[in-house]
Amino acid sequence: MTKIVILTGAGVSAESGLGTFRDKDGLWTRYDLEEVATPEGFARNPALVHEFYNARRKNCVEATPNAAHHALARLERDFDGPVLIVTQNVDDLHERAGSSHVWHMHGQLTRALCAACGHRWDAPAVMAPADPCPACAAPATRPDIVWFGEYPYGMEAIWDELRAADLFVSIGTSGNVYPAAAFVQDAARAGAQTLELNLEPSIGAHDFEEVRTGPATEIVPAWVAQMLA
Ligand code: BJW
Repeated sequence: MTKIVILTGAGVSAESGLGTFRDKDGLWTRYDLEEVATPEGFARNPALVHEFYNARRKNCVEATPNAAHHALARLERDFDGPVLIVTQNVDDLHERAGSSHVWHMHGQLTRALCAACGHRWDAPAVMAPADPCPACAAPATRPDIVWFGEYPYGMEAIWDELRAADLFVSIGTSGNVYPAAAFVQDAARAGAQTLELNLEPSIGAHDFEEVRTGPATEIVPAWVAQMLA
């Protein structure tokens, strides 16, 4: 039975209207990542960081899953073997399309985290620095997002899945951010076939056995149709 592990990045949600990070009009061209996506930036200016994530949470609520998200949900439902999505995305579009095996290695916009006690809960639409933690009451509420310099979620389990995979597919990610950028090497070393689906070849494209380029809403449904044929 073929076991598929899929890594997704911002490109899979781009056609749902959610911005990518490093494309020419990406989020990192408009925001300083040191200020909004590091623990040090949050310590310096928590109001700015909350403003950034409040706006992205609103965009996410207004967005809808696209044909790529729906195709991946269909693959999980109809493929004769396990399909796991490990996503770097903090949106919930895979789940809203119907995928149920989704691991958010960089956290989720819909969750809040107490920087004082580690308690997690469902995030309200708008968060502010003085919001008290429901468990310990400390005014240390932050988005449950993995920032630069922090350890991504579920790494040991992800590496186990990569080692057990027969096919590793990377969709809509530029390959700039580690440890996700090394998953193709981790999976290939353990014997998996590797495929990249991206608008253009990523910086790590040479590590994949096969690269298909184009918009996710076209190339992902086409690949899923091939897998289910
Ligand atoms: C389309 C499309 C369409 C567009 N169809 N495709 C030096 C060397 C190596 C590593 C490091 C280093 N210095 C520091 C590090 C570590 C650091 C890192 O990688 N830094 C690099 C920048 C160098 N990593 C970390 O700090 C991570 N933690 C860590 O390493 O812990 C220690 C550890 C060590 C070893 C093992 C395990 C742990 C944490 C990283 C946290 C990343 N956080 C962010 C922001 C928070 C989430 C959020 O706010 O949303 O996560 S950064 C940002 O980048 C976000 C994304 O998840 C992540 C990846 O971006 P992604 O998804 O690839 O987006 P883009 O924009 O880069 O690319 C989009 C792609 O889509 C492009 O290719 C387009 O062509 C394509 N596309 N439209 C198909 N329609």
